[in-house]
Amino acid sequence: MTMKLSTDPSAATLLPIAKKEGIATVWDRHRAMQPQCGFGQLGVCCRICWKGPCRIDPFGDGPQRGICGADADTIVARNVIRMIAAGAAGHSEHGRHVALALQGVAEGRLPAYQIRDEAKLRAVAAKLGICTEGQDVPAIAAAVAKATLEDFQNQDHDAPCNWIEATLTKKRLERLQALHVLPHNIDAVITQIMGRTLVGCDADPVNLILGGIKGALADFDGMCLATELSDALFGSPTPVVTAANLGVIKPDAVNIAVHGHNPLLSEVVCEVAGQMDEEARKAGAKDGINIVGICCTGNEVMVRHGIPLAANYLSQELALVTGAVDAMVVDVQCIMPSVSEIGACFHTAVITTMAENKIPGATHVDFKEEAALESARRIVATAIEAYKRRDPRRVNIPDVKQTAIVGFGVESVVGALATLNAADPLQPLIENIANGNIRGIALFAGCNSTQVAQDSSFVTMAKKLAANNVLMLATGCGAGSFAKHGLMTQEATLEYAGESLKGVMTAIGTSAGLNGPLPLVLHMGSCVDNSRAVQVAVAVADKLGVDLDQLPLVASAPEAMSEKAVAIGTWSVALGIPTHLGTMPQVTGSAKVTELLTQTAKDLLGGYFLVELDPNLAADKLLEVIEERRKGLGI
Ligand code: NFS
Ligand code: SF4
Repeated sequence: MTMKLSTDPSAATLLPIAKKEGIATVWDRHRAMQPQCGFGQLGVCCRICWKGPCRIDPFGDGPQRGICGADADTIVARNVIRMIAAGAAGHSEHGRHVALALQGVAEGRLPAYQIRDEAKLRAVAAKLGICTEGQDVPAIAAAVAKATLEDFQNQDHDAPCNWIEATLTKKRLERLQALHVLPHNIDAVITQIMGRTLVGCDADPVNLILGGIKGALADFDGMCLATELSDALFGSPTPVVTAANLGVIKPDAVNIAVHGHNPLLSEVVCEVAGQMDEEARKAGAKDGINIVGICCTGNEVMVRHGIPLAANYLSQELALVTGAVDAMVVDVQCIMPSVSEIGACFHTAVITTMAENKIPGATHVDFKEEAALESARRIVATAIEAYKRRDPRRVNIPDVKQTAIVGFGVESVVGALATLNAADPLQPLIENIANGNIRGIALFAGCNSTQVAQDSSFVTMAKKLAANNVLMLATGCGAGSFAKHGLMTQEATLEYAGESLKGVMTAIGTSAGLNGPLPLVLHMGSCVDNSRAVQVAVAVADKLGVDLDQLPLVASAPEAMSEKAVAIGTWSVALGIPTHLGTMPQVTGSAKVTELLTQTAKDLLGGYFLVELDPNLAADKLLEVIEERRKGLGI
């Protein structure tokens, strides 16, 4: 039996073309990798020192300890918290980059950037307790950057990071403080995880997992600051109508795909592309320059500027197989190393831009914020040159795209609600949750994985939750799935939402001037923008005088794969949110660690992991959790 690889209709068109051209994709490599190592799947393989590799026999017949004496519990716990550290490093490095850019803008060193959202900057300053009275914008930006960079520098273990302290409910902070898991310094916490997991260090699975939770909360801190400072620099998202899937690539344009995560580069590429449009037309592209997004860089420019999204994680290679992408510009994270080889099968220039993220076979254009405009011009010029080499006979753009209404940041959600109740914008939301018109809220996040037919679990779960009147938010490649499958439209709300949810979405959408309901799933942005959903939840919890673990709020990463998803899922649990995983986490070789994450966490934190690979059953289980939470609140 062959498993369906993807439910994305553009894959059905392009996979046969890839095959005919002899191009291997992620799905071919997945097949070649079968059967995958059972020890690795269980998390019981250790390669932390060169006496190893060691692996624990899950059936109890062979070795139960590694050569140093570490058992399955220790090995599994060490492995999973190293994943959390890596995820936190990725997000917080992204955040540091943005914070340093804000500092550069404040000091007038970065001519390519400015504060586009002054109101957001002021709001952030107020949140961090920075006095802005009588201060000009550069002074406020400098103070915000300084307070942010303290989260990477503070050496006082008892003083939690500024951002996390400014973001969570008081009760949650107290609970996390009591467990000693509030991070004081993002870098230090990541370093401590690496240090404590060296051969011959921390062997206590409970202690290790608590260290991992602290690392995950450092990840959360990094995400909050990355999101909020990006909004100050580039503008907060507002609802915008755009499109998603590979049909957004245009046959008569110079197509530039921006791929990766960090908006610092893609923002400038978008701007410069506008200035160089005429050059593209002169080169014969009668539609000028067309920027399309992939993965979270795609989500960033999509929610801020309505740039169409071409692909989420698993279809990044297929974007190249269209033969019509002239340049794929990548920054950091989730970029398959295969893209340079596939680009070389066509005329496509694959351009890496970050000194610490290069790919053999790709062209490297070093990107520095100080010279951002020059780098962006070089990149766009390279794309125009490549366009001249494009072979029109090899162009196959699937005629597949869906409308997507995106751009629901906290401000725009509150803004839409304010059209119903200007004095108290959250009131209509709370009222509708209390009266049951909205049963609960689900945040969909995370990746695609070859372990699941692409996008299928997202779509199946969303349809079921919608029918049961659950309000849905999405970020990252989950948001990409929904956009590509037409679930970010008003039509989807009319078709799939239960009656009472439909009523609420229509009331809010109509009063907010959308001429109809809100889209079925609200696109909040990239993966770092999961912090936006937390902000909404905290505002609701504060208003009700409860903590996050009492709200009818659940999270789901039905197709998770990245270490970043491990970090996000873990902080979601630490914040008190029941968190579904639809792919098997590599921890089940330790009964102890499994129990910690799925049971003990519930008592300690209120949140816990819920693993269910069947998307239908997963939706049922989340609905049960929501009802349980409602009962707890007496609604
Ligand atoms: Ni999140 Fe975004 Fe996508 Fe997964 Fe990768 S792009 S940061 S890690 S695969 S959702
Ligand atoms: Fe084996 Fe221990 Fe070395 Fe891991 S740390 S590889 S279990 S000897």
